[in-house]
Amino acid sequence: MDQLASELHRVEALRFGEFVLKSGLVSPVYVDLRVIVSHPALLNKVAHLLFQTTKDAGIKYDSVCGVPYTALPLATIICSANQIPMLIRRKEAKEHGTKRIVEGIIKSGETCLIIEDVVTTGSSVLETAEVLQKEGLKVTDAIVLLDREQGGRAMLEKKGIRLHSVCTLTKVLKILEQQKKVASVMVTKVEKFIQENDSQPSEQNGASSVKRMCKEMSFGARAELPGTHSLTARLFRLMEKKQSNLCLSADVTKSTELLGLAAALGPSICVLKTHIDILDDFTLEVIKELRELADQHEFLIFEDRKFADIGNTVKHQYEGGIFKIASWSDIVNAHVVPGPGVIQGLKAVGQPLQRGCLLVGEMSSEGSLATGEYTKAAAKMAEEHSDFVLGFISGSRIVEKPEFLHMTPGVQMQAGGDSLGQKYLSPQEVIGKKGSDVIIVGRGILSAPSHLEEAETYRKAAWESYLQRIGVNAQV
Ligand code: S5P
Repeated sequence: MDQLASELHRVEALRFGEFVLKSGLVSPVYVDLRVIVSHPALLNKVAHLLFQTTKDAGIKYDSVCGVPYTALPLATIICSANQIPMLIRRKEAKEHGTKRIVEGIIKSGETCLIIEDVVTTGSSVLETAEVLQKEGLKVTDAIVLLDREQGGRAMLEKKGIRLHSVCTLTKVLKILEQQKKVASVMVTKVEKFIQENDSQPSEQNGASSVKRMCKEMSFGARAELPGTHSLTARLFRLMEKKQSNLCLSADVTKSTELLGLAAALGPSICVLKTHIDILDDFTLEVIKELRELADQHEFLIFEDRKFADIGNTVKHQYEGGIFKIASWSDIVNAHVVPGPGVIQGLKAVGQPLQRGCLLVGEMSSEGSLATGEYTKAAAKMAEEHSDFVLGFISGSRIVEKPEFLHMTPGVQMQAGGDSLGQKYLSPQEVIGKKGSDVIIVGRGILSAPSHLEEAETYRKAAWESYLQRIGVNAQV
């Protein structure tokens, strides 16, 4: 073990200093085991240790699958050296041909052992396990080289998967400290970091840790959580890529204006929100062009239809009529006043099309009735239908679950309102203080002389507030 720790340190698979992680957290340690593929002797040694750990633990299994990509060569070596059948999990299903997601011979009911290089929260192991389970395989155990001890073991245990590790980060640290390769102050720093960033917190500090997690987790990390809806994950990823948590509320009445805005502001926004029934000259041709612009500039379309009827009626309103909303809008929203039937009706149409819905949990208008118990009921409904409900339209974060998306309207640079009851908060207030994720801006941008310049001002303000919230000091 001593030799392994010093080898990992030598090849810089473990580095100490200050690193901004994918989650946005600043970590004193950086683990990158991908580098071991360039060191064949070490690669073999790691594979041997992983296999030895399975033997010591007495695990029974029929095949081995490595979590892509670093664990793939490790699984290959183990299987080849020990004559064990291997399975390969694809990251994406093949576009053509067999459309397989798992390669190799799958015998339903057999047990597959998962191999991984490093486990933090356990979400990568779980993702692979779920793919294998869908194919009819049993997954009871996973072997990992390095356990970062940040909740992965407990999370996998809850899902019925035992995690066995060759070594833990604490153990490696101690060895490197003894070998005088890492200073004691750094060891203490890393230990503190591990303790403070356990994603499976103990009961007593559970609520506050979860709250902190929602506040401090990056969109990129939230996209990877097993419970995040695939459409929300897509949105979180494109937000990271475009550095934008700005939704344009394109409240215009001419289709040329709508398409002009989508073309010019497309690169600055993550979502374009429509009120399609205010267009004077709506045609499905306009929508076709809007969809093309959405794909070109990578933003989602959100028809702000606020469905509010019984399930059977909203089903027709969503699918049919002249607007055929479900055929082009990635996201829609609904009031919860009818009860869960409204979600069920929308889901029947939208789910097969990989669409999602936001629930109106709060409203930005003066005297809104969506407060208190009503908001709580909306939150409960969302949790019960998280396979279709992506999150909320609300003034603040109303559910402490990083899987949920919160989008907030009523945003302008200056606080205030309009003459018809709209109330405005600033991007900093909404993202930083209220903990929402996306600002929705209409007239704040549309009434400015340069739409693009103003959109960029809002994008930067909201994105900087987000970076500050997750603890990253960066200029956009
Ligand atoms: O509570 C709400 C919910 C929504 S979706 N308050 C809102 O203002 N909205 C919508 O956000 C509203 O329908 C409009 O399209 C947009 C706000 O526009 P603005 O011009 O006031 O920024």
